Amino acid sequence: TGKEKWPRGDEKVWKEGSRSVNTDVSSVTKSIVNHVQTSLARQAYNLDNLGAYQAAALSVRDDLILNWNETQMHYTRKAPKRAYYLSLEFLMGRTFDNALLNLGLKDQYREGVTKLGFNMEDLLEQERDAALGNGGLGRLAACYLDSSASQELPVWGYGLRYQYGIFQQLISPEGQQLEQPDPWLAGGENPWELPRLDVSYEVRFYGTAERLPDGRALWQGGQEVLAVAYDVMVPGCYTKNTNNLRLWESKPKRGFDLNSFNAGDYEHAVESSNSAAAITSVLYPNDHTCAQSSISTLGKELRLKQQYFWTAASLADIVRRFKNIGKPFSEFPDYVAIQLNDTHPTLAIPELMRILIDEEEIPWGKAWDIVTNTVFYTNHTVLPEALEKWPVPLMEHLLPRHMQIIYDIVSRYDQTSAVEKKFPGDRDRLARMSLIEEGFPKQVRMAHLACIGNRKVNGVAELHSDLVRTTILKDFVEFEGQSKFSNVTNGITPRRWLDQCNPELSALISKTLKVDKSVWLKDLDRLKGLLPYAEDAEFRKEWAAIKQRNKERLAHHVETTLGLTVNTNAMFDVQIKRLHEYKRQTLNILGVIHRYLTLKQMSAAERKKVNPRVVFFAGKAAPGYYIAKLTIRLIVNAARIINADPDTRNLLTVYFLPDYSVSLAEVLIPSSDISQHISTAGTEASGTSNMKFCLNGGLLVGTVDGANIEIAEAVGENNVFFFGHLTPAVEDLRYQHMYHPVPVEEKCPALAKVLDKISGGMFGDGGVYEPLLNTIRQNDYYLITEDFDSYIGALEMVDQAYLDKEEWIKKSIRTTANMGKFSSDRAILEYAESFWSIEPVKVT
Ligand code: F58
Repeated sequence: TGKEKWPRGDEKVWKEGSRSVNTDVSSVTKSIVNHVQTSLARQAYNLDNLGAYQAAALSVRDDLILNWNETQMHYTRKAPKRAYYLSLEFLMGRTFDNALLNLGLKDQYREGVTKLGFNMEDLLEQERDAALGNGGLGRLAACYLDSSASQELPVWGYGLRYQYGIFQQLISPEGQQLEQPDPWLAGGENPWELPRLDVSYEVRFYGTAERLPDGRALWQGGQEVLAVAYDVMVPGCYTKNTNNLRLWESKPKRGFDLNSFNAGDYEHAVESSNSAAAITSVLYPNDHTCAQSSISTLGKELRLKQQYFWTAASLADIVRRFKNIGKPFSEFPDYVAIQLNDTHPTLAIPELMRILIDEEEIPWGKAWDIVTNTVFYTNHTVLPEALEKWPVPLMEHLLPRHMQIIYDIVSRYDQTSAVEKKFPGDRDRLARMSLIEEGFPKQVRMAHLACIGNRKVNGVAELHSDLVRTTILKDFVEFEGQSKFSNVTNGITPRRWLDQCNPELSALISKTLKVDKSVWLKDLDRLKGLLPYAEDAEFRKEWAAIKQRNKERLAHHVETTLGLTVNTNAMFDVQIKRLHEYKRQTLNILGVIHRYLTLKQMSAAERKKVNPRVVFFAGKAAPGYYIAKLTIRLIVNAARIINADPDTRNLLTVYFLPDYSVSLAEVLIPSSDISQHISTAGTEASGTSNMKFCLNGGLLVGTVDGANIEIAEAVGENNVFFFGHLTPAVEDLRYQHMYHPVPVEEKCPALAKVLDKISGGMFGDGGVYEPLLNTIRQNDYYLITEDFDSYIGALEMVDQAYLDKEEWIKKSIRTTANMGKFSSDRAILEYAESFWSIEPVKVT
């Protein structure tokens, strides 16, 4: 309220001593020089780019801390309802540039840095990505944090502070993916986080849980470790509001075992402390591939430990903050909303039950009411192999009390009587819906637990939410009713994915709309104002020139990092995402080879009419995913042959850019003419890079899947290139492939020819690729043979359309202009209003 009594000392002295955010060039340079001299203990004589980056980052950090502190204080005073976003992954990328733009200080820092004799672009390149995520799910969490802060919503993220992020990808000369650790913190202090050694909680594993007569239980013994908080500041765009992402690090509760140490058994002495530290040591790199089977038993146990460690620490923190408000627990759902980002934090449900029952002595029924009014669950996949299940014996061993609670939920949720009553005699339905899957061993189905223990379930695009309702959670919809199940289509932050990665386009938009970017970046529907300018030849020229310069920027990047020359007069065709059979990078490379074979057969005169094309791939494969790694190998080796062919190399070149990251995406996305989002219909929940490309005026080539559908609705079907079978056909086609297979030669001769060339050794030892090619020749689960011809057809349409350059630029402008819906601001406001019931709390 600002009316409180000054807490200590002389208020005037405090006020004189306090500083404010650096807003002009001279205070920026002063602050940087100060950090060079004191924080880094260096001088102008021995300062390199890295040192200059560190000093500038520390200076921005000071600014962020001021805003962050004020925001947190303001939230504490006002005690509004807050939302907590629990995500095992936050794929933040770099912070420096983003923070400067959100603070509105980029120009001041650029000028200051120049005055000190450095180049801003060089400094920006010094920062290492924070890559604490695999792909879409982790990047979505990062976009949502940006939007929450920008929309002044009291939202905190909770995650893990992995020592090692997603592995670094190297490509061997033979085209094999090699993995290397990503020790992203090794360079010294991370300026973007605040270690909070004072904020820590004890987390227990193993031990015994003894039920007490009063309904509580006593969980004791086992291993105890400490969770220590690290706070990452999340600045909003053009607002003081700076939210918090709290990441937990595991530490041993006691240094090491002194008894063993004194007895000379050093190994045993440090064993338990190592095992505690191991919990947050590394991000699991498996993306969709077998939530279960691809990891060893020990690996599984560690993953479950990660999940519990993180949910337990986060809930302890949330409950402590709630208790400080001094309200009864019956009001918990009025002050707290907890969003589960996929099933990874589902243990939050039994853990909150445990806290309420065992620690707060709340009766079972009341506790369940509180939990189911507080928790929300977002599903990100319907792929059966990606649905999490945990073996009951492992759960009983690691989390005995939680397993008891899960069994209690099973009996209280009353499947056998309530479901029986509604669907008498339907035993199959009971088995399908059970939280426990029968088998050896029995397993806990986390999606079922997440689904019944919460207030709202949502998918991430219209089609996907329909599939959730009609496939994996169908029985629950029939049992609980439709209203609990809804959709929030994903979004992306236009700050990073337009203003930051494409500054020239951002400036052109502001100039054309005659609106400051601080306005349209937070109200993205304003892009519609660009529509009339599609008819303005001068504007089109500027638009196209920016695309061209972005292509040159990418070419420069490829030249300096890989030593390769890229033809910037060609159409840029990009597919960048995790390698997975369902995403069908294989379809893309087979299409490329088809194009190559076609070019080879043409006469010189015919070739003259062909528009040159450069195809870019980037993405990581899960280390144990053999077929995905073979796809990379095929891409790399096909690129080697195709790029070296003097007949065609002016018309077609292919690049696999190693070590895909958020920072690489920021260079690739603004340069694309087309991008490919070509998953088998019904498999890609939403996709978010499709939105990023379209926002930057790249046209979409895609299947009728995920958010592609809504993008096409928004930008107009004539501005996208769709192909392939639709979702309802997929199941039947798979059935036919299984029981009435037709050889590829008959079904799709053009594809058969491509496969034969590969087998025949056109791109090196053909035998190597047989396992990959056989996935197509045999089951063809992802329906490449079914979609190949229409895919090639779509690419021909692209070639046709590209011939008319002016019309193409119009399509590009219209695409950007119609992308307002896909701002993550819209998405986060939907969560805030329809799910969490939270409101903006502006820091003034
Ligand atoms: C992705 N999921 C979806 N999971 O595949 C994509 O369609 C969607 O746009 C995106 O979520 C955001 O909703 C995804 O990225 C993972 O990476 C998991 C990581 C942990 C293991 C299981 C996969």
